[in-house]
Amino acid sequence: MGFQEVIDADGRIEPRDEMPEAYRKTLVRQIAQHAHSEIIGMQPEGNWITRAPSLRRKVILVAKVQDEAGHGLYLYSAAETLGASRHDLLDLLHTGRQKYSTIFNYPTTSWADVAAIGWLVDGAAIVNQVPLTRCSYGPYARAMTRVCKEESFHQRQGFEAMTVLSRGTPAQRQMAQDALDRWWWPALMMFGPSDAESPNSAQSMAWGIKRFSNDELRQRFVDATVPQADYLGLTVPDPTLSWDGEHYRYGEIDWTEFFAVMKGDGPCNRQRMGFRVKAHEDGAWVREAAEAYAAKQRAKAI
Ligand code: FAQ
Repeated sequence: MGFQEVIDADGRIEPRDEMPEAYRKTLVRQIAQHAHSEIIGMQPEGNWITRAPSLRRKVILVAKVQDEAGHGLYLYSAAETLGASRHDLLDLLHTGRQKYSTIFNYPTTSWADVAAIGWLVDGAAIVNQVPLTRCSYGPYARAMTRVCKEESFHQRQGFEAMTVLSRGTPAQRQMAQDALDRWWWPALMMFGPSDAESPNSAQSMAWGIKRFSNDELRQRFVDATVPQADYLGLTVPDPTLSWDGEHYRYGEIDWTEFFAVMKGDGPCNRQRMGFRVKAHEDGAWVREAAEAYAAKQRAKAI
């Protein structure tokens, strides 16, 4: 079967199958930016590993942050099956020529932010990524199956931590509300620009890469999350929020803020990139040692 027949039959494209160059490029762009988001996304929560309020919370947080590193690795591997090199992709990230999710450019100023990230950011990631398990490109779809299982656990631990805070002392409850106030709108922005402003969506949906539009997924997230905020006894920071009998109608997203953060002007963009580039440079000796070891093994095998 040719490429279009496979797509029309809702089948899977595998690495050695023929594919249009534009399909390959779109996948490399999306998968690489997804991978970058996972590894940059380790930083906001990673900031709290040394300050977690108990040993139990610290162990959970270390495991979660490691999971995000693992997601980055599956995703870079998926991009490599399309002929991209990991070295080049990291170079595109480090030189600002590829993006990562805007959400990771916001600061984590209290412990409640770690809980809010698990609840809202991992929650939004799941809504966005479950449909990607049906993506037309096999390696990306399969990577998403495992990633989504782990993100589900992350979301539950975040919601559990939010539950503890929101049922705690008045100060803890206030911390939980403050975190929801600061993370709600950036979480809605994770889904990308509105459908009318999304240049890639139509083609990506025609190719079966994206299964739903940005606005459809955003609405799904709002509908799932507002009742959870109610359960926690917290207030979603949107005075216009209303139930229309089918969906929660939400207010206008600040797109000026979204595009500014996307272009590098968010509260933590420079800090995140500076930290990332330094970590990469500091790790050069590990990559060199691994390459030297691999070369030695190859020489032995000849
Ligand atoms: N931030 O035409 P569209 C996570 C860009 S992982 C920055 O709609 P598309 C796990 C977009 O790239 C979170 N840039 O684009 C975790 C495009 O620019 P380009 C990441 C954004 O690709 C949890 C331009 O705007 N998830 O959270 C954003 O069809 C906790 C026009 O937009 C994924 O990457 C944004 N928010 O749809 C980790 C999921 N939105 O590339 C640690 C996979 C849009 O042409 C801790 N990706 N842009 O230069 C996707 O589903 C899609 O790529 C979208 C964007 C929906 C993100």
